[in-house]
Amino acid sequence: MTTDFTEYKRLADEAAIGAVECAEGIPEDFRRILLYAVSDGGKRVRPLLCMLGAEFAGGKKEDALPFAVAIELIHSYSLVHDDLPCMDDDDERRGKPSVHKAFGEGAAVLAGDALLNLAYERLFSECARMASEKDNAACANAAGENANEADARTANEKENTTYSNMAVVNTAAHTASEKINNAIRAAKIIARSAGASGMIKGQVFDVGYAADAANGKTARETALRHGFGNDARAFVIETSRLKTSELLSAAVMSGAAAAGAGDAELAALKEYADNLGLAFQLVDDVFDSGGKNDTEMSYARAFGVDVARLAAKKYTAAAITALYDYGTRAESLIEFANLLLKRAH
Ligand code: GRG
Repeated sequence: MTTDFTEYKRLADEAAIGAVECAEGIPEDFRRILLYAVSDGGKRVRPLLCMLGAEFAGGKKEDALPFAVAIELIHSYSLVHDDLPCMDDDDERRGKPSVHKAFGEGAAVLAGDALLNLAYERLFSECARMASEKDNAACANAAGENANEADARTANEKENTTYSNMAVVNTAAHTASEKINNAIRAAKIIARSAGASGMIKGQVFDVGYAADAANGKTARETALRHGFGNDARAFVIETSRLKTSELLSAAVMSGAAAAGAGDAELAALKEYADNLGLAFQLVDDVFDSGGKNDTEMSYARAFGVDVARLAAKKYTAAAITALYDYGTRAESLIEFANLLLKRAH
């Protein structure tokens, strides 16, 4: 099978930009900054993974879009903040001036904050939409009972109709309840992965490493401070997993959770995405090697570009192996892992 990912990318572009365009009450010049941050050049890896996760679990890609958009908004905020002088201090992002270079530091801090908040607004809106679907099912139940009381059939006939109507409506209400629980589960996965035990923790490690390095400390000393003993390699890998894999995991797992995936499926997807994220980061490190960012903590810098390339292949293979038991259901996710390994930017 060969999946055409262009339609997924088109949906992701449209939904991410649409979320900012449709958000109410935003000053128009500030909206322009938000649009600058979410438009142009993003590969939309996370929304794609979210949609593929939904399909893996038997759902539709379109139904995953609210979660996919929330993750892309969180990703966009993290890039805007990461580029700031107090963090990674990058003047360019996606071939154009980074947000603080184009609009100023204050605007960039606020744009990141706004994108993060908009992400959660989208998640709550989706949960609220599902809760109202559930209310509608309950109303249909009440309406069915009232209509039965008013008609002129025998008591027996009415009772039978009431039971069959109630069965249909209860099934609808049950399905609606399940959907809302799934949506809440998906939203919680995203919140945890993006937070201080996930992506932000990775950034805390990264910032700590940079501060230690500026004070003449080695990666080993930083690793020790963060509880990794003398194992600088484990520290570097865990930092990458947190910074990159956490959001990729949130993407694929939230899409699947919203579509009703069970614990075993979610665990397999997490293993897939943890490894995929490490491979993704290693490929990124290889692109960066020799450039401005080559002064930072990276696997390629610590162990060399050739080792990083090999390790990227190893992690991609581990990602694919994590889904081995799922056969054809996992084909698109496997194709996507291979595509990311071979990507050119
Ligand atoms: C500021 C809280 C906070 C976190 C920042 C995301 C991040 C953590 C730092 C960005 C720097 C970095 C190397 C992150 C690793 C993840 C990564 C490779 C991001 C770039 O993702 P792509 O390639 O970006 O998917 P596009 O431009 O395609 O959207």
